[in-house]
Amino acid sequence: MSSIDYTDKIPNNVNLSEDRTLQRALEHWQPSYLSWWQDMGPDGSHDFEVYLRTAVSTTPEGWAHFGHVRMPDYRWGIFLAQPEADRRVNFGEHKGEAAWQEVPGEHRANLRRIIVTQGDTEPASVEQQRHLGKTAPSQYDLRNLFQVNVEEGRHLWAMVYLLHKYFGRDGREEAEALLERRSGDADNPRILGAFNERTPDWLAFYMFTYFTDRDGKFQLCALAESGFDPLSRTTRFMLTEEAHHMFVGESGVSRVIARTCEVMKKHGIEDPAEVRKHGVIDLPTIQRYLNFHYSVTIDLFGADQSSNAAIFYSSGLKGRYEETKRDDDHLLKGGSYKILDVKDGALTEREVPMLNALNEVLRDDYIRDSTAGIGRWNKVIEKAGLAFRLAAPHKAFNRHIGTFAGLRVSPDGRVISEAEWAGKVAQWLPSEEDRAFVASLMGRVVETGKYANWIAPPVVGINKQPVDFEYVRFN
Ligand code: BYC
Ligand code: FE
Ligand code: FE
Repeated sequence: MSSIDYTDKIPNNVNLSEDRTLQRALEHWQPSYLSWWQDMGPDGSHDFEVYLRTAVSTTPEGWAHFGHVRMPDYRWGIFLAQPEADRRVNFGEHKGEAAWQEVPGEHRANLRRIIVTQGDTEPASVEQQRHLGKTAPSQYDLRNLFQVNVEEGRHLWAMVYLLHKYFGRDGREEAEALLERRSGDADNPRILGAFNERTPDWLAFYMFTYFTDRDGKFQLCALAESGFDPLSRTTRFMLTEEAHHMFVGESGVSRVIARTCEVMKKHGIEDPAEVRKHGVIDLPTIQRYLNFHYSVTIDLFGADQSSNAAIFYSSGLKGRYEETKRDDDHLLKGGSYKILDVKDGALTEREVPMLNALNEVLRDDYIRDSTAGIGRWNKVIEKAGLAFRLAAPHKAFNRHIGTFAGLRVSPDGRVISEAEWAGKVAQWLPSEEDRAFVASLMGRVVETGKYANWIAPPVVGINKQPVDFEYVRFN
């Protein structure tokens, strides 16, 4: 069961051939998916052979195979992590019951909503990134972009499998709709805010994969705790792939910083305008990109007080990050949690019932994890002997979901007037001018082993290959 057969029309480790109805339904969806990929997947990639990893097994040892693949021939499959013997529902009102192998009737609508929301983000990110191949700073980076894109496509398959197998006709309709919504489309947008934003350039791409794919990590970890075992197994395997996406982001931003610092040191300059003249991205612009991606991503955790979150938890559908490692009753009925609030125009703290604060709990776990990487980026600047430091903006900065929606808050956490905001927003979020400058640096580098001027080469290659390996063959 652990090795996957790539001669199947839909590679899988779920015994698809034993369920003909399901197999037919998925084979019916497959051409729609491929046509979506053709239209909305990576632009102009059709003749490229790319050094990609493909999942060949779901056991931890050697799950992936690397090799050059013609992009349109990539094979998307359905892979669930190995079942855990005697798995239980580990939290909420059903705690202690055997984990569900079928959807419990009373939780069907909520579960479908969670799966659809998760599924919607995957194709959305591919749409957001579809034009980036045209300005890749190297073959190595182009390969990483495409790796992320094909795996987000596979994550869509993962959710569509659940919809088709467990949700009958509604599930099939939702699977169709996942291919119909479009990132940024005014009439039929993707479900969550961040997935309708643009990813206009490679700095935005690295920030997205660092911050927004990390929302993926935390949401998937919460779903991996689910009492609905097929969701748990699917998301556990998705998490194996997710680590690389966040690596692309962290190392990408780090390489941009390293190159900027190198130029600043070499020429003894700190003024952003001077730095820009050398064709690298100044550190304040990097900070503004960080502010943007951080704030739109923490919105993805939902409202700070949410009855949905309480219901998802109590009914055993969605747990906390590392639920089973936590030392409490896993029911959380009497507990409380401190959230930020606004009172008389100032930020204060307030205790609210824990169950209603679970979106905030997950957001806080996310914030701890994502700020750690900012510290690692600062090490690069520090090592170069420069005084500049990057920082996460205040949690209430630039929020559009929850208590702070509609409130103006500075990156250092002061509630401010509309006038102050308007006067300073260009220092805090990427301006049109910043974006135009970054765009002006984006040119395509296709020669093997060459890297664009604004980014340092990576420290190591992919799968122990050298950094000047032929990661992409352009035909
Ligand atoms: N934008 O009660 P609340 C990934 C809506 S990323 C727009 O707080 P809830 C990936 C909300 O729907 C991981 N709307 O909601 C990364 C609700 O609407 P209704 C994605 C938003 O349900 C990179 C209303 O506001 N996975 O995998 O507790 C590349 C009230 O809010 C937003 C998941 O998200 C927003 N940001 O929480 C590729 C996991 N936030 O009902 C992939 C599944 C909230 O009033 N989703 N709303 O119309 C969930 O668990 C929950 O749906 C959420 C929202 C945590 C997202
Ligand atoms: Fe994903
Ligand atoms: Fe991802």
